[in-house]
Amino acid sequence: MKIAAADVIVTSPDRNFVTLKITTDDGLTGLGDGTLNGRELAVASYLRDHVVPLLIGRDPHRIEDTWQFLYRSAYWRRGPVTMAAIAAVDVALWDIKAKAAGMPLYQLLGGASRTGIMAYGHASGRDLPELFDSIRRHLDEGFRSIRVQTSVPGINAVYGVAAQPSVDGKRYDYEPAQRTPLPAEEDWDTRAYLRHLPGVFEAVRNEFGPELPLLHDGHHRMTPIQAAKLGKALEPYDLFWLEDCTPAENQEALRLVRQHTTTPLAIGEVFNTVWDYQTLIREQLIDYVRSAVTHTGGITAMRKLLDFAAQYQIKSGIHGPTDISPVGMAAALHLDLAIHNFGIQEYMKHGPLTNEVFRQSFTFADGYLHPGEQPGLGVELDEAAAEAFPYVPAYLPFNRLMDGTVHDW
Ligand code: EZ4
Ligand code: CO
Repeated sequence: MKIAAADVIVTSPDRNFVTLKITTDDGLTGLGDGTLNGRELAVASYLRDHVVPLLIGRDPHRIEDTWQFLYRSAYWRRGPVTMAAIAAVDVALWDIKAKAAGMPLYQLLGGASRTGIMAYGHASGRDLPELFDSIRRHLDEGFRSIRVQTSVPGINAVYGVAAQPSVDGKRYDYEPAQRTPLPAEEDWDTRAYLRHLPGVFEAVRNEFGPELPLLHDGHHRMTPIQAAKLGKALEPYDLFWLEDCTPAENQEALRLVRQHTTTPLAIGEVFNTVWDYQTLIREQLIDYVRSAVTHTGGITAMRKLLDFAAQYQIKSGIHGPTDISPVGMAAALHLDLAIHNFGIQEYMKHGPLTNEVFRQSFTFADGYLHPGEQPGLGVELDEAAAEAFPYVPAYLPFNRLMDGTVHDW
């Protein structure tokens, strides 16, 4: 079998997505997700201009060889654009291999290690009544684990709060990239946040009881000592995890956080290789690996990363926001089902237009996702529908401290 064609499809139903479709001379097709929120066209160009010409004529079954070839022959290693492009190729080849085998992808990864994939949803509110309503709505929709994000008095716009006003007046729900010509500017005050958050979790525990798994995302905004303080303050509320408490590229920072708190720590949605985790995993400084299959070189690289983490009792918490396409979500679900050290899967539902463009076969019921039994990934791209939604520029916001200093968003 040979690769006969590889097409890069950029479409923007509810938001922008970059999809690679590989076609073999046998007529099999495979899909891979290369969506990088706010920088989509860089990956599309990397694929179209530099990778697609290298794929034509290759044996699609040689996935490991193709991965190593793309990683090493580029000379310039790592980085989100490169690793998203490699991920798109890798996942498309796994889709083809599984279709050729007539099996759902998880079977080729060793078969199911569990019956379902526990997913968490994103609840948020500007105040406690709105937050409680949002949690109740998520419970009604079937979620059994809930991420809690809330506004902070004195701050106008905080990451992860669906109902807060956007620059263009539209409600973006949990989708932070806004279709504006410039990135939206938000404000931030870490001390105000640290004062406010423990009371919110106390109120949520009082309302919903001790059993419900609760998560929170700090979105890279704290220093190590601030993160340590927050982790300690949240201990009475028994979080499932505290995510991205510091800008995690400084792995050593987590030593300090870890010394001070038993709140479980999750990190890595902006990471793109195993090297970003080397110290974190070897020194057991985290509890969950947050990488996306789409941003970390695909199934091939994520499997190795999660196997490395498993030796240290560190579990998966694969990134699954709406900026991961249904193709990237499906890849995550097959891996989640197969690995032993599964922890939890993030699940933000895509919009209705996205679901028209990407036909999916995964299911969600009573807290659990399942990738389904279709051969391959189980996702089909309706190219005519995709064409109706051309690329729309969109940017993630950024933020400034009260004195105007640019801060981590
Ligand atoms: O802000 O994917 O845990 N989830 C997150 C996401 C990220 C977006 C950025 O593109 O932090 O909502
Ligand atoms: Co996050």
